[in-house]
Amino acid sequence: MRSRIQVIDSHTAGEPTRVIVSGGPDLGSGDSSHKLEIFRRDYDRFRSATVNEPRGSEVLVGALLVEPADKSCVTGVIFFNNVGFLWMCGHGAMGVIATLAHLGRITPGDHRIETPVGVIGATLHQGGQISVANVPSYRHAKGVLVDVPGFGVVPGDVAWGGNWFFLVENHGLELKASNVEELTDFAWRVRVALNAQGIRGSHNGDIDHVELFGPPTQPGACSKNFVLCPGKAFDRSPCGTGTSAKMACLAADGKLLENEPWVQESIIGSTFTARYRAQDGRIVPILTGSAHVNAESVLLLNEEDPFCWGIPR
Ligand code: PYC
Repeated sequence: MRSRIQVIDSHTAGEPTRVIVSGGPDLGSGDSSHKLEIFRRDYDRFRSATVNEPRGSEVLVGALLVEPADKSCVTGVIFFNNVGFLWMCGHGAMGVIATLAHLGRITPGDHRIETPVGVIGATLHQGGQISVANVPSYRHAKGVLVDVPGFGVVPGDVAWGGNWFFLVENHGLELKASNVEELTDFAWRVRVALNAQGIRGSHNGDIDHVELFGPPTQPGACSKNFVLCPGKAFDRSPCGTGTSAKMACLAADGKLLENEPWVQESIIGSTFTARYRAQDGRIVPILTGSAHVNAESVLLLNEEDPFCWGIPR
């Protein structure tokens, strides 16, 4: 078998997104949530082939464009990474919008995108900036204690921002790019401990992202973060779903008001500016940033290549 997969790469605040424009599997009818189940069940090697080495790396987030069931949406999308699937992805949604604009499929204005966890809004501004109105976000639990071997008891909040996060303020580590190995080691131990101690989100949600906070270094930023993703790669961007989870905690504590700006800095110094609307006891985060298209390619899948389906981890 030989296949040709057309992809467009971009980065959002430093974090890459690879949009699968054509050549992806046929996932039948149904909404994006149903299509995700089919993709997960039947096409995992396609996921691995398109984002893992030797064609990609652990940092890449894939975005498979699918036909939306909700016809008010410009597209449906399934986000995935080096180890599996993401329910939502804020930086990836900005990458999708930049890619659709690059392809001439959308012009500046308001758009809707169907994700497996609901429809999100996206505005392409005249100057090229992109705002994403994320899925409703909320804090599930405050001050949860997790016993982390080698570190002791670490307190944190559990919040949903389109993915499940454990948010840690008091970790004693310095958030700087030269420290990512130590930060990764700590965050990974937290993730493993959460799992081992049965700490979950609501509806038994797997807490697969760990987010650490520290003082900002960029002018105008409110906070700096380090986000460890499920496949042990750290987010180069401030993480759209992670920023949403953070704002849900701030809102729950009365520390951030509706419409008040929150500038979240990433570990590499890039920023998203965010605000929220209150909705039925949750918040709707609106995240603004920029995405830049940086490659158009055709991936060749040749079954005679021993690493056609990616290098297994
Ligand atoms: O921006 O939501 C995000 C995200 C999740 C994982 C990587 N980026």
